[in-house]
Amino acid sequence: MYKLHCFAQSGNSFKVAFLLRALGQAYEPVFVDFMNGASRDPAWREATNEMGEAPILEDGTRRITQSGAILSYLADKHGAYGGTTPEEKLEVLRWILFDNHKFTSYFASYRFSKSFGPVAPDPAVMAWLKGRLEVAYDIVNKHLAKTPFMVGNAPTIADFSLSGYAFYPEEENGLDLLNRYPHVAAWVARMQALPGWVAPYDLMPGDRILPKW
Ligand SMILES: N[C@@H](CCC(=O)N[C@@H](CS)C(=O)NCC(=O)O)C(=O)O
Repeated sequence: MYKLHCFAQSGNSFKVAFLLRALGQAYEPVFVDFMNGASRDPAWREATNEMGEAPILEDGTRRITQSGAILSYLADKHGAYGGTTPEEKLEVLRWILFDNHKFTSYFASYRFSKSFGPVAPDPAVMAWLKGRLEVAYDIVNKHLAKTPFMVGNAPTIADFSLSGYAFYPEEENGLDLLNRYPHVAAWVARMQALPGWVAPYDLMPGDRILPKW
């Protein structure tokens, strides 16, 4: 059985947990005590992930990190959600790279600083992150005005990647994004209707933390 190292607040882990469920694949969650510094421990990095990040997927003796690589591995292995033609597969890769660099990255940094950071967020940093994430949301919103899913007419791992953080409570970011980006909101609802979807805080281990700042 797969093992997924993850924690409740981790949208990057949710991308993989949701895909495993959509594929009907059982897995054992392994709690990463991220909020108490587990992934900064040199011993954890040595044994689990030199990059110091969740998620990590274990498939027997194989260990894979980076949600995009894990999604791609699972789509190939189970023959689903990977795109159906070489052109689609390339588009899937293109959007996963955009997600990792911009869409998830700026949003996750903003949300973490606003809700879970150890110190009050710096307003100048938050304003910069907000500007960057809004540009990324605008790009995805425009794209989704033309297509029901990111690549073609059916969900792919690009959708699992980009939507990973969209199912967390709005109060954790306070940006009212789903009202401001209606095509993103409609797509999030389509993803939520897929088999296996469960809210992140009901799916992954670790206590829920109310927004701090
Ligand atoms: N690109 C990576 C990002 C993973 C990532 O940033 N994970 C967070 C938790 S959601 C983390 O472990 N961050 C640790 C850090 O940035 O130091 C992926 O998609 O797996």
